[in-house]
Amino acid sequence: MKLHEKAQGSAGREKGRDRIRARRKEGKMAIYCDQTGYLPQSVKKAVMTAGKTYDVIRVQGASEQTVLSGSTQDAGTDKASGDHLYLADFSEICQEGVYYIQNEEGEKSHRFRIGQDVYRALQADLIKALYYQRCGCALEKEHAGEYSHPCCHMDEAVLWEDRSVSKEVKGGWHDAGDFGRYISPAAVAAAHLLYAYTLFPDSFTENLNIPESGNGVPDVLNECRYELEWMLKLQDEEGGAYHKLTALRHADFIMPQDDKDPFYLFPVSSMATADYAACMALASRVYKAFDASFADRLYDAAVRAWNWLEKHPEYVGFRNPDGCNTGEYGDDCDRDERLWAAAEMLITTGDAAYQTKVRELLKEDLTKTDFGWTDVSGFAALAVLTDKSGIAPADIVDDLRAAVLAEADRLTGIAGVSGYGVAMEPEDYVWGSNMVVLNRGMLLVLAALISDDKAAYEQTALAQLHYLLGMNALDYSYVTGHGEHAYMHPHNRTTECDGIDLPMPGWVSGGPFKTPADDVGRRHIPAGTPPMKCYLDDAACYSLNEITIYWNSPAVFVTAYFNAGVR
Ligand code: 9MR
Ligand code: ZN
Repeated sequence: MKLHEKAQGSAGREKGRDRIRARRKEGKMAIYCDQTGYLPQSVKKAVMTAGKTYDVIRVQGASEQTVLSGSTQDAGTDKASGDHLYLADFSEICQEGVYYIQNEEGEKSHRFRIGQDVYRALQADLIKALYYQRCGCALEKEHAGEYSHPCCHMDEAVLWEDRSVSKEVKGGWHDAGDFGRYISPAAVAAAHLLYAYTLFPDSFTENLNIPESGNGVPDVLNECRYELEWMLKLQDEEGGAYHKLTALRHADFIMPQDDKDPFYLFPVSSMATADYAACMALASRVYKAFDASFADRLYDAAVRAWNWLEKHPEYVGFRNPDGCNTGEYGDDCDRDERLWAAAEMLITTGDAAYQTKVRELLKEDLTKTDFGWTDVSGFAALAVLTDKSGIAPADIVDDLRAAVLAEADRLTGIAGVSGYGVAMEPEDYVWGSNMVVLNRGMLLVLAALISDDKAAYEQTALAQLHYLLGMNALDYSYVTGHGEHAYMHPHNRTTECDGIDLPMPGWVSGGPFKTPADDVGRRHIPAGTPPMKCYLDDAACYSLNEITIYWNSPAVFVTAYFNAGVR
């Protein structure tokens, strides 16, 4: 099936565009809320573009009952959306149930639920989505249902630098809407999951119906192992990690099993190798309790990658060779990756030699608070500040702690003046802005974990999830299958070509991007559109509506925190 032929395709998409145009028109009234729901003990707000009073209505079968009537608070004009906003605070309602909000003009919000478990199914779907990205195996009906498909990408890959050499490198997750597999994104996504599990194990009890389910290992670790086993194959003899494994050009819109283009192992980079060392060291700690020999293999890979880094103290970058258009994941600085690697090696081994490395790198101009594929310095803070063994010396702990709390305070400040409660400035709406939102949610969770005064951080972290799930200027839940108005048309080859109306649930969209890079986005989003509204639910919009493994994984981290019963 071609890109624009999907059921509910062009017609549905046109409707979507009309709806957004209407919403963008000044004065259009709307009420936005978290379409998934609210935890009973949390702060609960909805946002209106007009309206002085509101009712909260509880729905029980056919009966509806107004349980709260209140006056809105004028929140002024929100910078990122250009909307003048009015807040409806219904925090006092704690009773589990289904609700909606209505203002005096009769405008209604979507329905949402209040309940302790409102994010449980969401978290399970966010992880299960990764299963659907598995490469090098068939997705069997038993686990994938209607989304099943035969094996893909089974052939050996050719070494880019020596075409006479091929290697067996099957496995791993397709990175995104394309079929490439890239080391830094893989390491980052796996790390989000591994930290989430380590910190909030009680949130990972669901059986995800994946092939390994029921083997006594939490399914999040089963799923993550599929990626790690593939990563173990991506190391060269010297210990370096190949930057990526992709074809020369992105495939057409076809199912993965129909993609027969040759795949190449592109050269080793210092960024990929450092991410690799860090992730492998972390993973070796996590899997020790479940499978000691797997943990040893991971540890050995970490040490070999670390040795490579020692041997190559200089920056070894990666740029796409001429004619290659698959993801580049280029980065002109590898210091944050080296910091992450040193921190994980320190925590894993306890060896004082790594303290010196961490100290040296902490002196450099690094953020220490980011969890994305370009800047991984926040993982060093996560490693050190959540370690229970007391291995890291006080000066390192203090340095990272101060950086995390300062950033959390900055983010709380930004969220405090955003009508939508989102910790994003207008310029932060970059390609994959939902990752920025979620990574900031992670940082705020980390701040809550290490601070004695956690309420404000926790509340701001939760607001980032609310933004993702519908508390935003376009009224979208940016997670497929979750919320009454969830986006429907991810830029994902499999979803577009499988002939199934609904996308698989649990995919986080890249989200608004203030300067769209794809043609459809550019054509349909007028110049001057406020950043939070630069989005289209259109499968052609690869810069606005793609999915990636590392946009789902931070959402797992944030939901896992709130599913652990903290609120
Ligand atoms: O997520 C990446 C984003 O931060 C970059 O701005 C963008 C352009 O370089 O690339 C994104 O990554 C894409 C990758 O290159 C290929 N797979 C799909 C990724 C998501 O769009
Ligand atoms: Zn594949």
